[in-house]
Amino acid sequence: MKPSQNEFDVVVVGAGFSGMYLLHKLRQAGLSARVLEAGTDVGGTWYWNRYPGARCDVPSIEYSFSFSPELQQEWQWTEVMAAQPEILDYANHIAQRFDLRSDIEFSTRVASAHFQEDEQRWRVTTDSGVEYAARFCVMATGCLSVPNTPQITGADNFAGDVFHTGNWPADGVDFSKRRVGIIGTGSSAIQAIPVIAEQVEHLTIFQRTPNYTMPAHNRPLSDDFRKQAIENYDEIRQQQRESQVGIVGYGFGFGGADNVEPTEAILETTEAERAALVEEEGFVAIRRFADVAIDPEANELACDMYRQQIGRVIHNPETAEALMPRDYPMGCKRPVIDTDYYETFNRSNVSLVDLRKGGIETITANGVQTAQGNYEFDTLVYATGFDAMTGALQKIDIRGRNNERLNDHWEAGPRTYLGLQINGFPNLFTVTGPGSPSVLSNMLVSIEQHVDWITECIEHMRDRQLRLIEPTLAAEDEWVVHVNEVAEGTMFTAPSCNSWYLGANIPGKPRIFMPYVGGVGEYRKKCDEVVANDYEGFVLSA
Ligand code: FAD
Ligand code: N01
Repeated sequence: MKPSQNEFDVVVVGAGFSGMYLLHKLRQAGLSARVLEAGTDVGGTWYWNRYPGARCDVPSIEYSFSFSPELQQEWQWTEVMAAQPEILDYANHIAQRFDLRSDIEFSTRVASAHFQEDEQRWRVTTDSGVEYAARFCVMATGCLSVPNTPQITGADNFAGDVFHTGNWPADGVDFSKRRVGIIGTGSSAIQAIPVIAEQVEHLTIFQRTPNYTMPAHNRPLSDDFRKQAIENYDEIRQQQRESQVGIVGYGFGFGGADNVEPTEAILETTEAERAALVEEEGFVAIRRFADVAIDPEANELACDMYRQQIGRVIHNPETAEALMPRDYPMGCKRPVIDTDYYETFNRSNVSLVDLRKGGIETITANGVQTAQGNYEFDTLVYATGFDAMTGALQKIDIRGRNNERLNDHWEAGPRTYLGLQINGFPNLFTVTGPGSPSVLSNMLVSIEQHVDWITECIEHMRDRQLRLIEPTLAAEDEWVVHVNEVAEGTMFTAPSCNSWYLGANIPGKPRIFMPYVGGVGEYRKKCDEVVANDYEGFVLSA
């Protein structure tokens, strides 16, 4: 390709929070960059997931950027955990404040990224055939950005409207007078169900696996609280960066075990004591016990307390039984918090289909046929999640040295060094890639750390006139082993656990625990050490 207006120092794919901050940082470093984004505007997750009830479950004070003191001081969150429209407003505000849109190509989906060995640069091609060339290519494509629509027989025959929570219409959906069927009871469904139930004539919920969810206790933020938080930001940020999951819990704390550090041992309690705790505090009583996260026997006692509370909240015993998770430990899947989820099942316009008693056989023109019978509705909502962590990367035809395909390199599951780079794919970076804390953390903390690391690495190379960076195969191998070792023995990898962290939600996907469970603070230290040791594990060449 001849030098053209489509040549940059860096091409970034994705304009969610990762791509937005990366563009800002690269510009600050004096590098030329172009961001390519499939959507029509910024925001990523918060642009696509506009389903009713969508919100974050990290305190908004903490689910925000720290890189600009001015931004941090001026932005006023209204609730402990912000709803999707407010987070999208925040993304729009950032785009405007830092004039980001002028370097973002919207409605532009990247189809391929090939490393040109002779030119030592990446050629990135969009699905409409436009080419971009850059020394560096950064995939800021998101961990939860490829919605999963299961292949169910007859799906095309459905005559009514079909929606997916992960690709919700920007204008919303008028649910009044509709009879709606929703498939799935993960985080998205648990947020959407209570809100949709209030709007529809009837809601039928198809549940394959009941979930564990805790009350969110969300509430508006007072002016005093906001002021105090903004004044304490330096300390909050420092604590976030050093913590396990990037969350201090600023603004949480609602009474009962919600305020208690988990220090007690459930194995030391009697049945009567546990029953009394459930009676007093409900679901959150479980939070006081530290052994639940590490000991399977303790975990099962907590699950039992959990089921007792479901029995107390749900009026219909058959519905209560259907909602009780039984076959996998608490803490194996992404934690979920909710507002009035269980209470919704007491409404007269809501019914639950427990697919454990007979699964979906076909989708018909006007509903779903299961082994238990037919259920009719006129609107179908898939709340069936994502091809997580690797989905967006593997949809792009990425090729490295010797024309090697990323999909071949990752045939047995994702392999990276630090979740940042891949052997054989020089100058390609992933933001919050597999092998980093990523989805196990407050993502904004992890995004900032990765973007800072990547930008500083590119500056380091520029200043020393180095052209290529790539991890050694040995460093990648060792990191993959380490990522697996630290996950072993946790609830995340329990044999009965079928989570998207393990790829278990996508038929045929290799079963590998993808994120790094070692913690945000430890991981940051490791990344800093690598740099201090002259990019240990990487080869940098002129
Ligand atoms: P994304 O926001 O996913 O952005 C990636 C962008 O890349 C997308 O806009 C996509 O269109 C674009 N893209 C992908 N492939 C291509 C391609 N081939 N060509 C062009 N563009 C492409 N995290 C938390 O820490 N706390 C929360 O409370 C929380 N809540 C969440 C709620 C929901 C409903 C979901 C789905 C996720 C949530 N997350 C949460 C995770 C969330 O994804 C991250 O917090 C964060 O927004 C990710 O930002 P990102 O820029 O890395 O990725
Ligand atoms: O997706 P999920 P999600 N037939 O994969 C079911 C983030 N997020 O969109 O468990 C029937 O969790 C599937 O059933 P099963 C967060 O990281 C955060 O809800 O596989 N059912 C499951 O019930 C989260 O973890 C927030 O048996 C089928 C559901 O669909 C991630 O995004 C809010 C099926 C999918 O649940 C994904 O959440 C929302 C089939 N063929 C999202 N296929 C916050 O609050 C799938 N299912 C921060």
